[in-house]
Amino acid sequence: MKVDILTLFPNMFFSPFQESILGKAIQKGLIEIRITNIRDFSLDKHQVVDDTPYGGGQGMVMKVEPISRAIEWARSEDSSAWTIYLTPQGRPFDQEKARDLSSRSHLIVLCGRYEGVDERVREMFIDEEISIGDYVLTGGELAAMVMIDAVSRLLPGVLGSDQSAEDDSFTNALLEYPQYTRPFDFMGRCVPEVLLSGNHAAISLWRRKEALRRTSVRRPDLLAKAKLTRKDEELLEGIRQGGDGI
Ligand code: 4GX
Repeated sequence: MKVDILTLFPNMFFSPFQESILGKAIQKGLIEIRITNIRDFSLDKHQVVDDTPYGGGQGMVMKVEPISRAIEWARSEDSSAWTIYLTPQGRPFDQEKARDLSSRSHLIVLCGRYEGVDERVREMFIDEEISIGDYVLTGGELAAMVMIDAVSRLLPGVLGSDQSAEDDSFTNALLEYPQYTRPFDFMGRCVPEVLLSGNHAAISLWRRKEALRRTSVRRPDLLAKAKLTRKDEELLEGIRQGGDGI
């Protein structure tokens, strides 16, 4: 997958994309990320990229011309490119959207600053507006990193064979069960005995029950959407009856 990032702050991206899993995926050529400074596309002698809003009001608006040139350049000779603008006004990003985007061969991601971009950028050059959540960031850069990280790990070969992209929360609609590693006893708090039993059926059942318990307590909205088996319903009934506490 090719990813073009258009930003006024290119340096923000360097370390996050060089580390760990994403860094290796880039080295292996599974993802090709190109970071471009929108300022390079200003023809103005002072390389101006923003201006005051028509109608007045506080702050600055990103000008249409440099952005349009940057997008046209990134898109050149690739009609399949999909152009995204990150904004709190976009459609909420989720795992399904990550999966959908992971099937595209070329993403162009526009990061806005200040009071956002001139409306004509959105109308003329943007295919999709996405929000990573209902809060306000200082710019679209961190949102772009979040989105690209979630999309990248779904690409074939990016995760190691011992890590599965599909085996996680949201893919199966439940939160994950608790994990433990050594030591067995930490300040008197011990690992649940079943995990040491070697009884794989019992372990699977315990994990499913804990996933259901967590989801019902923390995210009842997810539980309502989940496809539950009759056994799941039984486990939930057991959880509601208590005895082993919530
Ligand atoms: N999920 N931001 C965009 C500039 C801006 C301001 C006003 C449009 C209107 C965000 C988010 C986010 C901060 C990116 C403001 N654009 N992006 N930026 N939440 O908060 O994606």
